[in-house]
Amino acid sequence: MHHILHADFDAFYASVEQLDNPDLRGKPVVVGGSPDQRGVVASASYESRRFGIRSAMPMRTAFQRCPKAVRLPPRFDRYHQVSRQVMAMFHEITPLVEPLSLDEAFLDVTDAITPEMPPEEIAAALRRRVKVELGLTISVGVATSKSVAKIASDMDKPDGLTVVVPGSERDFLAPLDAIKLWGIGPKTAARLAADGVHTIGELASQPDEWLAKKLGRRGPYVRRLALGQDESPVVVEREAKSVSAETTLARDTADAEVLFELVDRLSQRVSRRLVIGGLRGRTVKAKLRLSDFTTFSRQRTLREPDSSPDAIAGSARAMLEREMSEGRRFRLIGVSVSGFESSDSEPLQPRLAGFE
Ligand code: DCP
Ligand code: MG
Ligand code: MG
Repeated sequence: MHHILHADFDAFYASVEQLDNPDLRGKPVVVGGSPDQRGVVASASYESRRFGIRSAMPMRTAFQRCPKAVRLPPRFDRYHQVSRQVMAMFHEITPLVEPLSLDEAFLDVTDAITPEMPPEEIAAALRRRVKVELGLTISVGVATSKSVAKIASDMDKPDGLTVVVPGSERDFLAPLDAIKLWGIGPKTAARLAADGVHTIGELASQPDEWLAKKLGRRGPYVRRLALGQDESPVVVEREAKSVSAETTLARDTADAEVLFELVDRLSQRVSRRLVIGGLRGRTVKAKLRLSDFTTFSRQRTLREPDSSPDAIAGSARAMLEREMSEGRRFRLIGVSVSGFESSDSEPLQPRLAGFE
């Protein structure tokens, strides 16, 4: 049996802003883009959630719900810094840390357990340490699997600790809304609800044929999750498969000069991150969204793996140019590089001799 923690900062971006500026504490703070530029809410402090403000909501709507909300633009470098600090604390407990995003990770603490330090004590000590040393709160779920730990960490937010005792997984999950389960999104949940299936427990007790009809091939897997059976291991290093940067334009445009300049900026950003990661990639992809929201991508293979801004921009510009035509206005441009080999001469995947 494994013992897994899932730890997640409360209102991460917003809490970091409140930490750095005490005037903002206790106030409805939202971090995200400007309402004049179709910005959305990235993070909403718990004070602002009382007004119905949520992540991913248009900033305009957020201000309608709470006109006195304080909006701040994101400071990604600062959030990355805090993320590195908390991940370092996780690593002092166990090397088995799987980050899911900047603000959350799974920890497999099975081998860190001692008679004085059962999993729930490890979690409690971690929460105290984060509070004292970082001045921020995390919510933690403790369980015997990743999926249950993740659901548990969300149960008592903010500043919560939820322990699911081994053997009680099924009872813990049964009364919860089906949408809390991994892989059940709003659309699937609506289809289940149409048949009167609202909770994880109701889902778990449906016959095979019903599950197959509603969930297709995922049926058996979802049933196991609904019963609290999840053996998926904590995966330590998730190698980046691509490095990307994208921007939504403040105003849709067909202006080649503006678009090319944006491609250059994005390529430089991608290049910087490749160089920091010691990576070079062979495939350059351009993601394009038109004014009518049609989104598509084009990709090209470079002759040699590369990380230079010129190589990336040259390729991305060429792809964009082919898509430009009279009256076609662009709303979003993205550039990404994949197909990595590491630039310190060791290919990540051995190449077959004689195939160069
Ligand atoms: N984020 C984002 N856009 C989203 C969701 C999240 O930019 N649609 C960013 C901002 C969040 C951070 O990722 O602060 C972490 O995401 P969470 O889902 O963990 O949300 P919070 O930490 O903000 O709130 P919670 O207390 O619900 O975890
Ligand atoms: Mg969070
Ligand atoms: Mg999170």
